[in-house]
Amino acid sequence: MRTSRSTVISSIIEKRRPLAEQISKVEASLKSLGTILHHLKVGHQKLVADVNETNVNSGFRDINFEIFIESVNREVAALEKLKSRFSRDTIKIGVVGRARQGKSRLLQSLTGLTASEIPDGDRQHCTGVRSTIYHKPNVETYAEVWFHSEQSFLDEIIDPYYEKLYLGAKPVTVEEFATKPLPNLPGELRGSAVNGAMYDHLTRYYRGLSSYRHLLRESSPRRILKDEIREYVAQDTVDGERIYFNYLAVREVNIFCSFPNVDVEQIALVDMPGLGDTGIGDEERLVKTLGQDVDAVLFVRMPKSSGDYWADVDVHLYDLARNALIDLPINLWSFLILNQTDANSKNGDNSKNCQDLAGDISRKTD
Ligand SMILES: Nc1nc2c(ncn2[C@@H]2O[C@H](COP(=O)(O)OP(=O)(O)OP(=O)(O)O)[C@@H](O)[C@H]2O)c(=O)[nH]1
Ligand SMILES: [Mg+2]
Repeated sequence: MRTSRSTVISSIIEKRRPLAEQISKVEASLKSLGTILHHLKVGHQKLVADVNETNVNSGFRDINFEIFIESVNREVAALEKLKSRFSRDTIKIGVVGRARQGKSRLLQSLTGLTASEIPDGDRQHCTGVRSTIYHKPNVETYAEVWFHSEQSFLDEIIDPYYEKLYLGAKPVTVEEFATKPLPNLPGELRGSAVNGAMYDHLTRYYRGLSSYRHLLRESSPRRILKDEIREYVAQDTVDGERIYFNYLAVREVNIFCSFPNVDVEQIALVDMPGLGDTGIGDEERLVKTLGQDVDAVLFVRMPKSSGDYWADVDVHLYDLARNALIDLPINLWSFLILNQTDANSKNGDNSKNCQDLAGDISRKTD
């Protein structure tokens, strides 16, 4: 029997489909407009070249068809993203928050899954890379791992550290990154804890390279079994040992398993690494994921029972998400989850702190 929850989810998905069809029509007419503009541009260039210079009105000569073509192309690209969003068979929900707030644990509760499919942990940062968890009935749980290529690893991961930390010439190949000593952090940046922490991240990529380098040459996706998920997604073992390096080579992971809570089977969940950390590029990746893949965002915050408040980093995260889809106000597609823990949990009873933060939220999100 379908519960009311699954009926609501299905009706949202059904409502979106006609939008995808409408977009297809608009897209087709925009594309033909683009073709016409291209012909006009070619004809215009020919006319301007053929006709005697003095006879050509400068207003006609200076018509810039390229501007119109570019603007049509931009619209087509935006519509394509929207179309793929509205054609999906699932609603994608993403979790955003600082590390250690209970994001992965929340997704476990929503689906009925366990740490075997959605790793969580109570030591340091746990989730290392974005994973999307899909319901797929009647299969043994498996995952598809998409690795960085050597080039995308350099372009998207390593180069931004070299740029931001002024480390000089960027390595052109992974071999060069591996064999040359890591440049020192310039003296003028050394006083800052943030720069030091960023440099530590890069050092982890550098020192761990021999453990994960071979993965940059793997073809993607690689299919893995349930008991391998943690070593590709997480930064530490269930016991909190930080011996995993694979996630440094991973671009993303898709996990397919049967959700014990069947009424949310049409939801796909996007678990993301904690932010507010100092990994360079993490924020850009978050904005891209939110802008393209996620239909609704859950901001997750677990207030400390010893006292807590909205810090700048929380507001910054909210602003980042707000800017991911500027055409759609963030309050229409996001929820704040205050993770309430009881006296028996490690965090202790934080119910009063949840109330404090809930009371203060409107002042922070204007
Ligand atoms: N008792 C209790 N423990 C929780 C709750 N939420 C999270 N935890 C625990 O808090 C720790 C951190 O939770 P995670 O789900 O790993 O946190 P996260 O936000 O995903 O952390 P990162 O992946 O590092 O960003 C884990 O040990 C969880 O089991 C909760 O509501 N109650
Ligand atoms: Mg996590």
